[in-house]
Amino acid sequence: MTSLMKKYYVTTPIYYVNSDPHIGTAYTTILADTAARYHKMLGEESFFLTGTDEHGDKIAQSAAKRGLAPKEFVDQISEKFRALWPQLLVRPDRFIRTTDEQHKLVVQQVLQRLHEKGDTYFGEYEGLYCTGCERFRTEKELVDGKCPDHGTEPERIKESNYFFRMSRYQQWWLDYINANPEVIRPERYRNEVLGFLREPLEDLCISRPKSRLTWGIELPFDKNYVTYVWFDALLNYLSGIDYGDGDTWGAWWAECEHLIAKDILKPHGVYWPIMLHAADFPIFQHLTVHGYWNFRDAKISKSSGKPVGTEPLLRVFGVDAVRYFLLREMVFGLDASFSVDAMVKRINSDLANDLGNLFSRVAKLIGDFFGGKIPPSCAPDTELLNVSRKLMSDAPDWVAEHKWNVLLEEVMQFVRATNRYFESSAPWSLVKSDMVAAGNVLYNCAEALRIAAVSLHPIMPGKMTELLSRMGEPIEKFEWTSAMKWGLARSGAAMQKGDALFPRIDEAALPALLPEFYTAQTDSKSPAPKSEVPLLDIEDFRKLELRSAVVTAAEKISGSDKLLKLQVDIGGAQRQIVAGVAQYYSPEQMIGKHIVVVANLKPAKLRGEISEGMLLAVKWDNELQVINLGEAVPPGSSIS
Ligand code: ME8
Repeated sequence: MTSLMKKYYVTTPIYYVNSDPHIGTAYTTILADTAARYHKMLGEESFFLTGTDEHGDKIAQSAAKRGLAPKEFVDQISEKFRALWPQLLVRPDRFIRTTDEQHKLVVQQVLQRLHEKGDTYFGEYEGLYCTGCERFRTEKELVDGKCPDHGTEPERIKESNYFFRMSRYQQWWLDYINANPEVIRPERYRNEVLGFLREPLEDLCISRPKSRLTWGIELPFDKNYVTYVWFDALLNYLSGIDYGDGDTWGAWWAECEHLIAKDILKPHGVYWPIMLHAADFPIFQHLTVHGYWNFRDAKISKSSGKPVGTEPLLRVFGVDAVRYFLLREMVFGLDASFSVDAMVKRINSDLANDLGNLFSRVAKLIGDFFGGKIPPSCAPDTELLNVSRKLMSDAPDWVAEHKWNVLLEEVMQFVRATNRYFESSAPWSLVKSDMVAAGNVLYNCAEALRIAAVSLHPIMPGKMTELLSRMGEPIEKFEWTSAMKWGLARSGAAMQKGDALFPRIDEAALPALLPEFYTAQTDSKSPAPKSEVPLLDIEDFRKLELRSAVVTAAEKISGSDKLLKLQVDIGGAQRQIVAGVAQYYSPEQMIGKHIVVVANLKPAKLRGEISEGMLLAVKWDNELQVINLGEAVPPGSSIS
């Protein structure tokens, strides 16, 4: 039976399995997951497809490098992608692999149809092939003879192949975009596609001779050839909803939105719609394109050698905070810069301070003065009520347009307005004179927290489920307009403060926890910076005695704005260290830090104070961070 609910079908690119997942691939997938969750909450039925792209030269070469048969290799890497998604709270409805038998049948069926329609021909071709892109690049697209995306020289290939008559449909597609501009968005990418279409389109080479590549889907009309990897890959969007098996696929297809980054705009913005049209399929609703995540000004990618894995970030920040940061920080359509510093600032200010603290403070007062039960409400606060109503009516548009940074900023404005209301109403002192009024303030704050949690749930499903369950809210399923109505928090329900929802992150501890994000330069493409420091013999290095220590007291040294005098405990023994950290840390901030000290330095006098060692810190640009080992390491431990 077909459901009458409005449908939403969202896809991510299917990722190449030539190496592991990273922040960039995680981003698009979290985005699709979030969009699917919001659409469900908005009363639609959603289907979210992701998967892996497993054929082609690039994969065959990666498998060969590791001495594995292609299938063995793709099974291993595809599994890594599949296993990562639950860790990122990503729940696809289907994980498609281009090596799935059902997908292969769809590809062959569509190829056969185009062949019968006369949209393919056999001919000779000579061109410049970039294996990184898995496509021929035109001379014009190259920069200094190299692929602009991969920095490699494409290979000149001359061979007989099958071609798809793309040029036949160039004018049709141009007219379609002009009549339906929202089909490619944001506008800058639509303009880019229109730019491609202003030049004459070359026909697309859609085969590879088996004499050169066997790792692909065989052409149904010539067994000496396999199909070109993009032709195979793009069709996943149809096989993923079971095209060819019954008729449920059509209703999903009519509501399809593809999410991609700008690197694969041409195959999605030119080849794909023309393939669809030639094979008599309707066109997707939207091709929605985002920018790149960069790290130190270069695109994060599998081949860049940059720190790119999500695992260390999940370990240190937790999955909900990672999802929040990625969606909050990128302005959709533009590039964004990834840095641990930006992440900490965002988490500490928005999540730990604004949201987490509000929850703790409200729950604590309800615990102290109302027996841990949400008090009765008398009247909503007008400002909070209005802001929540505006959020309820505006958010669906921001979701539809992928304005995630705007949506999150508005939710945080609402949280900050609630903090101001809490501060100015001072319920901790109001309880002394008017319990009913104090109870009403706390009810309003609890209700605002509930509404914020509902609106943040698709982005931080783990922590928002926890927040809501700590206030006795059933969380199986929300429906936006009813769940966002003011006044649903239940008076009398238990409110449990519990541990901090988002513990504050100690910035100073991060260089030790995430060293890969702090090392000076890990770009494998650029030569290692020349060291000015003479090379050390290992024996010289062994002479250093590095020990963990805890700072027990700290004070400024008069007359110096750079130095602090520290008393440290190195496992029972006390030492005094004079350290040049005063411009970065106050004495209070240093106390309690578990630091690394060079313990066998000859004592020296600095500004009249004896210094019996040195502490280790990381310095870059205008920043300095003392290496903080964390409380688990006992003072006096030797560091090797
Ligand atoms: O292109 N910033 O696969 P792929 C943002 N198999 N997003 C990024 C990113 C970054 N630094 N790096 C990667 C392919 N992505 C083909 C697709 S689809 C029919 C076939 C994300 O593994 C982004 O979504 O190279 C980008 O479009 C995609 O990964 C490319 O993944």
